[in-house]
Amino acid sequence: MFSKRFEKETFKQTVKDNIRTLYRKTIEEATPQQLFQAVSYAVKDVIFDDWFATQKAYDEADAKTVYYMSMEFLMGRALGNNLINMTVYKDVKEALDEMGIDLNVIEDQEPDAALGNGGLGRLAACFLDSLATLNYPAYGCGIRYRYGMFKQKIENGYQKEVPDDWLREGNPFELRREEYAKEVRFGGNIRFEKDPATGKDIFIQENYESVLAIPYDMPIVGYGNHVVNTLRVWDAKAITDFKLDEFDRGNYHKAVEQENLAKLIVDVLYPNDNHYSGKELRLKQQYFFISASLQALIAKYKKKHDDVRKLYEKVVIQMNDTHPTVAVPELMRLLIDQEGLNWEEAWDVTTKTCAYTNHTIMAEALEKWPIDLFSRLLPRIYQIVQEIDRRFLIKVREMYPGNEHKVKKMAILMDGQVRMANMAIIAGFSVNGVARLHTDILKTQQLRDFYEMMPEKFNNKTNGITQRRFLAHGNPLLADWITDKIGDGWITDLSQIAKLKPYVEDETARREFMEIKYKNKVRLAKYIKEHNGIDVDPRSIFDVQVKRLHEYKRQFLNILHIMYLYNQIKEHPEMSFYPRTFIFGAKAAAGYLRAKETIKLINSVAEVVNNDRSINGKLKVVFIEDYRVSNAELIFAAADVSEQISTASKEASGTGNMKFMLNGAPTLGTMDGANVEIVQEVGAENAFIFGLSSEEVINYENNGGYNPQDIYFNDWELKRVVDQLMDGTYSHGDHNMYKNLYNSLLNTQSTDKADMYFILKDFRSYADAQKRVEEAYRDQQRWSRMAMMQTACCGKFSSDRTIEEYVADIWHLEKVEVPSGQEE
Ligand code: CR6
Repeated sequence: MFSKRFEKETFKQTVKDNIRTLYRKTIEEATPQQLFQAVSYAVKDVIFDDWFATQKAYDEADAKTVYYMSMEFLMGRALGNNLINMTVYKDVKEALDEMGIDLNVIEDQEPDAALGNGGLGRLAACFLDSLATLNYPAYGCGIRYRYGMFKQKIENGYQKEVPDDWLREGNPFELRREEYAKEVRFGGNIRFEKDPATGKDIFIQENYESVLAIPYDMPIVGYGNHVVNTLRVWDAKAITDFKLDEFDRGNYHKAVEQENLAKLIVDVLYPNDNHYSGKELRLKQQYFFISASLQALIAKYKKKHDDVRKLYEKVVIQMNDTHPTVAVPELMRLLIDQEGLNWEEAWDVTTKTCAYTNHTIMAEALEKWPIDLFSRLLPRIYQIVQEIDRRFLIKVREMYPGNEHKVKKMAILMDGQVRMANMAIIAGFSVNGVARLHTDILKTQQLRDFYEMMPEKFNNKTNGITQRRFLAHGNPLLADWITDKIGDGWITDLSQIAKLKPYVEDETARREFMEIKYKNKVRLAKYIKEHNGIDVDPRSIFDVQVKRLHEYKRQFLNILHIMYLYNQIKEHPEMSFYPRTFIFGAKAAAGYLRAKETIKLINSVAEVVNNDRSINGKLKVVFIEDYRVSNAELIFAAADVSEQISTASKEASGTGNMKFMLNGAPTLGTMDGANVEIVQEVGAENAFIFGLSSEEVINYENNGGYNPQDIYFNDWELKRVVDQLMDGTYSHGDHNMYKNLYNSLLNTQSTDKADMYFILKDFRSYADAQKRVEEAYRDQQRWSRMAMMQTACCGKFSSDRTIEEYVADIWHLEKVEVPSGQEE
């Protein structure tokens, strides 16, 4: 037992007391939301004791700390995960059962903390879980968005975005820390003076606007080790509080205005995944949380240490993509302007403290701020960037005399833009990609010049996921079964899951494994019935593609193939066809037209196919509304097939692919991102691989693309499918509904290259792979072996492994043991 407070009777009493003090109600009278709050408060008390014990232990150990700087933390729900990590989930479930309360219902009351878009934000959340579980001192630093990722409603087949008011009922798992508030300044001008005493240059920012950053801390509970780390997210408020005298003097409006301006900064998460939109407010968000976080970490460091020249001995900053890279010049500014270091000293500290992770090769995701915007908003920061650039280019010219081409490619400031990735690479001591293939492409293509100049900085850290959330919590039946077979060591050491391999040859074990899969499919079918009103047969193949909607991820290829299957079934009703349920879940960025059109197409195909009685339910198509972390847990557990079909070279890693694997779903995919490593672990015979290789794709791209018309006019079945986009089959006769999608394939109208993502090119190869899936599934013995092999071989893909690699190669942290914060 973790703590006395979770002894059944004590816990039950605490929940009752909480309901009474919070709501003046009895258990019977309380709403599920109120029960959620009461249970969470009971849990929170214990967490908070361990939290303070952890901070004390870190303090005493004077341990080096990693600050994971990220615009996104896609945390999902906290209650269930905290109970799992405190190892009291079952005790609490039992206690609540006895009170007539269903823990699942209580958990469903909690809104997802959706402070992120997709993989990048969820990766940050998995990393925090692993850092705490592995006893490493760590802070996540981010923004407390008032509205997180929008809620998706599907109306008439179209996506509608609804604001995510996640804080409406209050967040029981956060702590406001007014005492650590920091001021952040924007705009104005810089006055330059000489300090008469020291002769040093002083830079004074004048006529600026400032806001107050207020931290909210959220506890990150490690698994079974009493460690509670911190996710610190910043809220903004105006510096001038409402004061009555101001009101009297007629400054009321000014005060309101300032408050609104401040609030605007943290108002909402930008809903773009893998796409940059050069909005001023976004740059404000970036500087806001970075400046506040850096000020706080320097202040914390100085409590124990007097020489900031050695900051890097106790602090390492990981920049999650380019979004936080304004940390480089901001750290320089704080060290020079506030701490009095000279340029060389400050540069030494900065370049030993900051490390950068690249998450994409997609050109449209690269952040390049217009210089006029950047310098107006951050005048002092801009001066520093100019100086970093100037000094760097001297080096480039020394190394490559006369090669102005290199200068053009590698400069930070070029063509009126500030290129954030270049700055991150120049200043960071480490540059990593997120899967082996991705890192190789960075070295040989995208970042080749930098790699040639500073190869020692480059390294790979293949992404991972936390098995605590995506197996222990999300798939309790499988989790218990695994523990039954091999013990519970896998929960904190996923490599142990390989001990399942011998069971792959055990027929009883395989049958049990498939029975669990079936139960999870029933659970998902129930969810789909409740949320979509669609009946799906849990005996059909659950073929799943859930991820953000993006052209390179090719949901379009998947749905075109479904249209093709439908034609086949209609034309050859006698053809043998194993029943399939195609499941989609995806949010599209609000301004991304083709993505939204794809959602409409999927829903229209679903409407036609699902209502066609003549096909005997052989095909079902389901679009799950509002795909997010909490329903993802149900979906992964129930999947038979994992669709990972991005255009090779485009998906840096993918992490959903790993969650499917963990839950026993074979990959149907291209040799892209981490799929390559998944296939290596599980064996090519246990995956369904198709399509162009990344070299082939890159080759085509470097030589002007390919001609999709050649395929279109030579494959009549495929042509028919493409033509059905325009002939009204899926649009009640409307010939325009899918014209953007149609044009994207054949380029009759579009400005882009035709079929940039090689959908027609890969179509036949994909259809073949789908055939192989069907054959394999028909042979239930073969399939159960294959499915079990996924789980047995996924040891590498724990974020615990990823974190240990970051620690060994980049962060160099020590583990700190933490005693229980509870009086036992
Ligand atoms: N969109 C990559 O596209 C990767 C995650 C996490 C992404 C995805 O392949 O798994 O990062 N990139 O590394 C960006 O967000 C820029 C993503 O989630």
